[in-house]
Amino acid sequence: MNNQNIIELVKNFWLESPKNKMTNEYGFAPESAIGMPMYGEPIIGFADATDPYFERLKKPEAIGEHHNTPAEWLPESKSIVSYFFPWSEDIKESNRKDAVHCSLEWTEARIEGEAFLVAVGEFLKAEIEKEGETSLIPSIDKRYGSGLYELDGKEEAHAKYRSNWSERHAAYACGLGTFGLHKGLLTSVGAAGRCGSIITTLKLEPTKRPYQGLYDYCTMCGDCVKNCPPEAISIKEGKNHEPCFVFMNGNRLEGQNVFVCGKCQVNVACGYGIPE
Ligand code: B12
Repeated sequence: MNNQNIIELVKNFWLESPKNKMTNEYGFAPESAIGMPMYGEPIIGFADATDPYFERLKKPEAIGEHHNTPAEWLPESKSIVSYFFPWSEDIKESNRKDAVHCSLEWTEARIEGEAFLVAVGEFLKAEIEKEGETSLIPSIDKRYGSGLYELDGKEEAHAKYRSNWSERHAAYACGLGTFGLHKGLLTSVGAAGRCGSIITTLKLEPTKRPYQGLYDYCTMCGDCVKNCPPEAISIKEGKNHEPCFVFMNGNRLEGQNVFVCGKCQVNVACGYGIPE
């Protein structure tokens, strides 16, 4: 199994899986959103598990010591597969209409869309197993910490807003894109979307990263600065996670742990691709 096979598997899954259609299982979206495709065509990239980039993420200025290397997740690992799924036009459009409140379609897609990413990982894992190789999906591993909740009560296992497996940093390593001023991953299909990854013992060819700097794809145009309801982003200071989180927390619907906003990903120059 090679890179091209993996790319085709992921794209076919995206095309054929009913899981990419909103069911409104969590009841956030209007009835009219049932059946709405959540994601557009994905991009997929690969990295070598021994890429020194992962070791560098342990530096406090990058993420921190608690960020696990691929080998710490899966000792015999050889490669990382990262996938970025841009939101469908319907989902993006829904969140463009109101400058402050997050759309209900975006809210529902935050949950169902994450379940879809897990399904992609599980599907790939099963396909790779047919080749006699193993894989691990960090985001559903019992050791995973998002940086938003306590992990088994062990503080050292994670740090505030810093996961022990950062999907954007994995995507950066896999050549999928750079960071933007808004700190989202900025890709050839834009910044509005979500990403996931698996770590595998299968040997795959690493994607050559077409950039060198952390923010190479960002023009610092300031669209996200203007859009951010809690004013968490500035050209001079970059993005501050605390007001972003506090605002998203306030957006939560009663009794639900769904943190949403996404205004830095719509009505921006990087909404569809790398800005000129
Ligand atoms: C914690 C978290 C948050 C926090 C913090 C956000 C953040 N940027 O880290 C809060 C609650 C605020 C948040 C908000 C949102 N989130 Co969030 N979040 C996460 C989570 C669980 C972990 C993120 C993490 O670990 N960050 C680590 C820190 C270190 O990242 P950072 O500060 O941005 O990174 C900087 C440093 O590392 C530095 N750096 C890197 N290398 C080096 C080296 C040197 C030498 C130096 C000096 C610096 C340096 O540069 C980076 C960029 O500035 C991830 C899922 C995952 N496991 O990855 C989703 C994730 C980042 N979130 C996501 C989304 C979509 C959102 C929201 C849009 C909410 C929504 N669903 O509507 C908002 C806004 C995002 C934004 N603009 O930042 C997506 C992002 C998709 C994308 N296009 O990039 C992710 C990847 C989830 C997913 N599976 O797709 N989120």
